[in-house]
Amino acid sequence: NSKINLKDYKKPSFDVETVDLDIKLFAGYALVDSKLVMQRQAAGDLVLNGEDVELMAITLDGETLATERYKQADGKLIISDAPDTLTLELQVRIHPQTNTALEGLYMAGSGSDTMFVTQCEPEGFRKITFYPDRPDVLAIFTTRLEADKRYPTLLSNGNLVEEGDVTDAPDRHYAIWHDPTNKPSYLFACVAADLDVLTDYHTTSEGREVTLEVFAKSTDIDKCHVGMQALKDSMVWDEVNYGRAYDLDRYMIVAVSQFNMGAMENKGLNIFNTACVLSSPETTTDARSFNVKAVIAHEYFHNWTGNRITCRDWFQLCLKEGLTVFRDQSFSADQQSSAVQRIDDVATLRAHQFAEDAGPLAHPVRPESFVEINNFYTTTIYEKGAEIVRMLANTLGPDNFRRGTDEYFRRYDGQAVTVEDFLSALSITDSKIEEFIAWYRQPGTPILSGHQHYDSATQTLTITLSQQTRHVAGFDAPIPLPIPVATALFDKATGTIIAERMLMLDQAQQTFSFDNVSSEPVVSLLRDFSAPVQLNYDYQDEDLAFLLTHETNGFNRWQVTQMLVNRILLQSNDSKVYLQALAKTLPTLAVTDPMLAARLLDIPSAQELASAIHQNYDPVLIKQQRDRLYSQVAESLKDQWTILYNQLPLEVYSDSPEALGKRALRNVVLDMALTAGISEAGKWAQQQYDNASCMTERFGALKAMVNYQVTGSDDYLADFYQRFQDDELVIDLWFSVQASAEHVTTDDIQTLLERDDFDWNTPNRIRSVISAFTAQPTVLWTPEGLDIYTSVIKKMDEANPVLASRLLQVLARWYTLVEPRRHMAQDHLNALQQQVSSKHVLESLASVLGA
Ligand code: HT7
Ligand code: ZN
Repeated sequence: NSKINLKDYKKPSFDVETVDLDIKLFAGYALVDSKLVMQRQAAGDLVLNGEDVELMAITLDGETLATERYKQADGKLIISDAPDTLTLELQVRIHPQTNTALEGLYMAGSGSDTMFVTQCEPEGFRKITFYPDRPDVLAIFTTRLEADKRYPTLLSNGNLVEEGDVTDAPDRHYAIWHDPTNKPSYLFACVAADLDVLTDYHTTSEGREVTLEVFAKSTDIDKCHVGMQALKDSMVWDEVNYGRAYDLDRYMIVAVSQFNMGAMENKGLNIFNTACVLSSPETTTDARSFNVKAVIAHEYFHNWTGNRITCRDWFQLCLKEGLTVFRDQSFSADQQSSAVQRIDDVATLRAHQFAEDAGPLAHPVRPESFVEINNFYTTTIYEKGAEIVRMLANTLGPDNFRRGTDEYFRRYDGQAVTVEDFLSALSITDSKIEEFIAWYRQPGTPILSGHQHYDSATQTLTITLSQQTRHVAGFDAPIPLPIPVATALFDKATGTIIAERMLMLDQAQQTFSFDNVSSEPVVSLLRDFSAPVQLNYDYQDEDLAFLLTHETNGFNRWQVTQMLVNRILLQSNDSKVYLQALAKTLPTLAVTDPMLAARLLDIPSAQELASAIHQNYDPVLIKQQRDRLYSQVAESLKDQWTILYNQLPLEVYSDSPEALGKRALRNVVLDMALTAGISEAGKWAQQQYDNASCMTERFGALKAMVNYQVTGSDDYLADFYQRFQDDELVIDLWFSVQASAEHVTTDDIQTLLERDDFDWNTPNRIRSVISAFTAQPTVLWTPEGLDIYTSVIKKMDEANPVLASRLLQVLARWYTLVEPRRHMAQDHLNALQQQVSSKHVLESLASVLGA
């Protein structure tokens, strides 16, 4: 399990010009023939990667290669005396039917309902055949796929060249696909399945007619319209906002229910987890449907940021992921209220990325070493990576950012590049942009502290800001980063903005002055969350309450409510100011912007609160404090809930932003009403369930009934199961609502895991119980809770190590627990270390236990 280091990067010795693949799927195994035309570009051996592949034949320039001319060891096939240009032909045998890791070529489904599908990023192609499986080797692929006719759909990247029956095998057929774009092996894909297709078209800004196809099971095809529309919207959005048009004649999406992550951007042939592509009002909540659109956009945007311009090596993963997340967030902000989009993005960052950066798994956005790259598909690389791009975009301003991205596409199209290349293109209008490289290199969340001083004699306000980042073990001592701090001054008397400025803090401490300020203003800092930092400003609660009323942007209003809530929960501040401010704001906002009103009632989850506590974290105490504040809000606004619930009657389904907002607020109000003990609230929940026009209403009611153990909730759970028993994704919701319930016990979790319909081969189902269960830290961090959780990791360690390692990473902050829980958790992790063998889990465990 050796470490790979960024500093050891070497260009590959050989380029691959063309690859001809012939993949024949049989019952029990597959044969893969490949022909690689290669050219030397640097000194050194010819190195091919291969894992779980059995070499059947190998020829070099038409001659069988003698066994002494190559060696096979440690997942590599090495030919030492290769000529400068050569043609290598290989045949290997693989076993997709027993591939439970869901990497490479695997069979998904069971019984008569199976399909073959690939997942090659980051290093899955080497499980299909021997190949220089690294992102800086770009080649032109032609793929022939052959299978039994029970799999009528045969797909691969690019354009369909030919299809037909196999001579002398009446039950078999084939298709040949050619991809004209140079691509790395991680973007290869093929599918053999029995699927229906939804077809549509898009004419690009360059006049190309593109056929758009979404493939899904026949019973799911009516749930593909939302995704299709999102694809069309994304295509237009990228043309308008980045000048990027699609470059092939076909764009295909395939839905598969067994998938490790959300989706994969294979060139021209995206493969999607069903949870991230299927959507219908009856079966999909608004939040999930919104996620479907965002993931469709994300994968589409990769066509330029990732596929046309790819990463030189996996250390540069944030180059494609951070930039593409920023692009999908910007797209989503244009589809709904940009304030609510920013709230969602920042809430995710704070709950997950800040916790990662504060714990033993902290790493730079561009890491410098890894054992297993699969362990680095993290929220730091994705979400913090996106925040860095956002800072770059805001610092440059829209016009110069567009000039910079145009330059990036112009310079590097068709290449595999680095973060430095990206910054160099963006800096054509401002060389200081390159200083942001420090953000990519340095782990840890900076703490931004500050205070203000007002001098009435000179009418000057000075704001002193300072930054501090913890020194993460194993990395250089932190240096000051360029931190853009969006700032506005509010006049206390009128509540209006008197000055607005982006302060650029690029030293450890700096003072910024504002002249001609006639009275001491209220300062609003870090507006729109202009940098991924923890803000620690010398505010009075009254200042925050003032900003809650007067801030002009919805995100900033939410941000101040979160500061108030955190002060109450983590610093024991009085809740009075917060409750008064909510009472003042809510009634009007509920009418003018119900979605924002719903979000202003956010109280951080137990997990999010835990991430802000660095020692002696007591899950029971935190839960009590959170529940107490929740009850105080519910009680203090008790009169409001009945008024609001009646103001928000169930309506005919609509997907307008207004309807979405009302549904979100109605569910929050229902929850508050139940907490406040309003006697009719149980009835409201039952009626909402019975008369629901869509899943947001039905599931919101069910969740409330389950959490508050409303009379009859078991009957409603049974009804829900029965109504949706044929829909795996809805049944996932059914599992998760129980596994995350307020009163869940470890026995309940065990019962769910032992059900016949709990499928250990489907990551979505495992997550629907195991990940949902982490919502209840008081149960998770017990001996019985950890027995269950670590036993699932152990079980998955061999079958699906990518999933096992991701589940493990959730336990990373065990060391913050109060005793005796801390020791108990440590014992569980130590015991787990003796029972696992995948390098994925072992690398994560070593970091987690090193804390
Ligand atoms: N680029 C993809 C990352 C990925 C992945 C996707 C599905 C299954 C396994 C995977 N490993 C890595 C997804 C994305 O960011 O778009
Ligand atoms: Zn991505």
